[in-house]
Amino acid sequence: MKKADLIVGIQWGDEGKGKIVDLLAQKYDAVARYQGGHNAGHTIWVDGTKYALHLIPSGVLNPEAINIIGNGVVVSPAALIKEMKQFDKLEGRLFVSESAHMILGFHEEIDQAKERLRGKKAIGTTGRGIGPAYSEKIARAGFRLGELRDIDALVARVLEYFEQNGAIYSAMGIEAPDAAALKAELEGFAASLLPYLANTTQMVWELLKKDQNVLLEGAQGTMLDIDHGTYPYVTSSSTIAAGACIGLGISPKDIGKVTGIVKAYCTRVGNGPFPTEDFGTDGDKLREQGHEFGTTTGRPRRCGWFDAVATKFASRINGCDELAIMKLDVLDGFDEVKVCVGYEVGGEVIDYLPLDLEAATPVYKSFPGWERTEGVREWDALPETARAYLSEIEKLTETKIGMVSTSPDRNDTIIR
Ligand code: 2SA
Ligand code: MG
Repeated sequence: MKKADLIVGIQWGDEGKGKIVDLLAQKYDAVARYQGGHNAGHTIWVDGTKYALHLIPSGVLNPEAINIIGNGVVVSPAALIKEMKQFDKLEGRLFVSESAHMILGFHEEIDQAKERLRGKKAIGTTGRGIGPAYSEKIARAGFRLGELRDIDALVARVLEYFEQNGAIYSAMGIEAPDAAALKAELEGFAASLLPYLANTTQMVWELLKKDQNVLLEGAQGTMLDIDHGTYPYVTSSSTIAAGACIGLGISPKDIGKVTGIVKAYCTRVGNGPFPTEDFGTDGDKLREQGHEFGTTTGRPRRCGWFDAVATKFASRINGCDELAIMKLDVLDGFDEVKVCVGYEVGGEVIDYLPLDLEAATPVYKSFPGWERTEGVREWDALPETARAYLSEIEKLTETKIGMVSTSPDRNDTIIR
């Protein structure tokens, strides 16, 4: 029985998972998503054509690979259908779990209304309805894709849901959908998506049994995990490696190599603690050189230095066999680069995550910078100061660095 390899974000998302999954997808027979929804996003360039991916796994760009959206993903049928239009032929190459929960229009309205009501304490969500869809799943009041097979029953369930919850929602200015419009919309979803629905758990089991190579593609990052991230400033899914078991229906024993994707510095979008955030010119320079703007919402990302304490935690919780260090070239031209090696909390220096990360002040170690790593494809060709920086990261995080990316180009990747 084959084991499935896994790619997971180590920071707050946007680590560059897309580039690595795209690079690796060429070698895999199947790529599967297990959590999140169309809050995720990355852009992939192939032969001068730009593809924006939010829900569809990155294996879609390998014509030989099968792509699976697992039960743990929350699927906006409207967003999925729109994204599917970028590709000519998906039948037989894309499979969506019939038990995945749907994000419907009102989930999105609820997400945005709740954010408005939170005011200054807003989470800074993507406004895509992720939280409300997962909340209703856990509250046993969700709507699953398989229900598109019986539209009348589904319409009745949505209306019943609004009879039960309408009082809460009308206070937010959200009205029950019009029955006829809802029916027409759901019929459209069914027409487009029913051919793609499948029992994806059974499918992944079969693939592994047949010794096929399966890649599990995580979305967002470890620090946004609902249980282990910086709660409440997190997303509503299990973004860590363990989420793949739940979100696809595989066992922990089915997981093989785990690669943690981490930027050579650190970014975050949305609100919440970020100990190494730099509010000065270094932060601005990282944002500019790294083009740090959200691919889904275009929001500027908060930028700062590499956090070895958070990375060590993330590596352990995900069981990382190795790390892929992304965007090393963005640090090119800095006189000095810094790494957070501890947190000062209440006068004491600790090397683990405290409950309230907001109270942590980073303790830094400085390194001399370097001129240029952009486009370097061999470890030995890196400037000595860059190698020293990376070696120290390996020591501090207790994890081997297996890959280093030195530009967005697929080929500008050091594989050790
Ligand atoms: P949500 O919408 O409920 O998941 O938001 C909750 C928190 O999770 C963060 N989050 C993300 N952080 C980084 N990247 C994400 N995806 C997009 C991208 C973001 C974008 O790849 O660039 O385009 O803005 C992502 N998705 C969710 C979010 O910022 C909240 O902090
Ligand atoms: Mg992204």
